[in-house]
Amino acid sequence: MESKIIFALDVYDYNTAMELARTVGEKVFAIKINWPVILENGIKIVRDLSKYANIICDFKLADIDNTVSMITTKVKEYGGYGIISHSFTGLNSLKAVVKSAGNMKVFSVVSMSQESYLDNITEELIKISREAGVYGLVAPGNRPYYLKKVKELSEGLKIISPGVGAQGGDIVNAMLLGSDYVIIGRSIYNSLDPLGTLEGFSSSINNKLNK
Ligand code: O7M
Repeated sequence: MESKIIFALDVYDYNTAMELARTVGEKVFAIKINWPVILENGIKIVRDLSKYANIICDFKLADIDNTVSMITTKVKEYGGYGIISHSFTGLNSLKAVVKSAGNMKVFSVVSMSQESYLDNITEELIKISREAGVYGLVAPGNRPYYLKKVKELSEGLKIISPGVGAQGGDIVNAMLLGSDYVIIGRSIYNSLDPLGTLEGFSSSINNKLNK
């Protein structure tokens, strides 16, 4: 069965990143990287990590069309599988990401795992995301009310959800409410046995959802 887990590889060190990717890469749907690993190692690490898994670059793009296009083009050049953009910057910016992404999957943030997120604009953000042609939406796995709301309005767009584990969300709950994939970072990479912990998350989904 295809893994439902996206591993958030939020570390700085090159060797640590590569070792974690080698250990869990085959057992996850994708590895999501963010600024910490890029700031330390540069964009080339996308290519290196791609040996082990699909790499989603969580750069949370939020800029004018030209800038987001330039960043997206670079991620594509280095073999990214996907890229994550904000959507509050509006339709033109998000369309520019989708256009430059080519075959890469574009995910747009429409709600966040932090309570302080401006949830009053989520409905509009989903509308913009759909119109721009994104592949999926980011919605919180630790805030059931908002995850459910995004699911109801998603019209088939994939939903990926952070907030499970370290931020208090429950993996089975998130999947039942509509997440297609959950994003998990610290609970896995800070564990003494990252692979065992990952397999524990996977089997809790398989046990509950296949009953
Ligand atoms: O499991 P954690 O809490 O260690 O990591 C969660 C990851 O998801 C981490 O990389 C965050 O930057 C990211 N994330 C959130 O925690 N909350 C959000 O609302 C959105 C994201 C995210 O991945 O956005 C694409």
